[in-house]
Amino acid sequence: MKKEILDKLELRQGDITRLDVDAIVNAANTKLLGGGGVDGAIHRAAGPQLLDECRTIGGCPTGEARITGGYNLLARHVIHAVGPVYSGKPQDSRLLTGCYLNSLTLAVENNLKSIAFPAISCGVYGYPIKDACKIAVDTSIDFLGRRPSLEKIIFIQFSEKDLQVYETYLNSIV
Ligand code: AR6
Repeated sequence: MKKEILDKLELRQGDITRLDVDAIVNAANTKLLGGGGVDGAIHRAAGPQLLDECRTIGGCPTGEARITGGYNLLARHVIHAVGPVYSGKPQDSRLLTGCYLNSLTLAVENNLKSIAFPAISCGVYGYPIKDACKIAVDTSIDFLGRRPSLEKIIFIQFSEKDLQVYETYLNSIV
């Protein structure tokens, strides 16, 4: 694995709403009108203007992403990605890959340099963290190989256990 690509990946534990990056990614639902989990935390921290902007978008299909401002967040933008509800079917991985790919594409199209992802679909949507981690990391590495303008991709986990899954996987591919 190329060192200049791996150097752009960073693992962290903590609250995504506190990050000073060009964009944080929200694990949203198709309505884009807020919810629980990381979605609720992002809307609380960003303030009501985020919901106002989301209302103008009119929703987002599963596997796709939409970009808004960051309002009261330190992050300049929020990229709202809609992950699949885990079903155990092959379409799950295709849709989750789409979340990462479409979020990263939006970041580059908007000239952003840094982006942070939570573990999309790994909360109430029930995606197994090990499978989701592999999709997140593999899709990001492949993307960075093709679009080198992006400088930093952070994967931030709430729990120590989920962080360890990412650490183990990254260590296995270096
Ligand atoms: N910072 C970082 N990670 C977080 C934070 C945070 N502040 N809060 C939660 N997580 P989930 P999903 C982690 O359930 O599975 C919402 O209602 C959490 O530990 O937020 O994609 C939406 O509106 C987990 O690892 O998202 C949708 O309806 C990960 O973020 C639905 O939930 C994702 O958990 C989306 O479900």
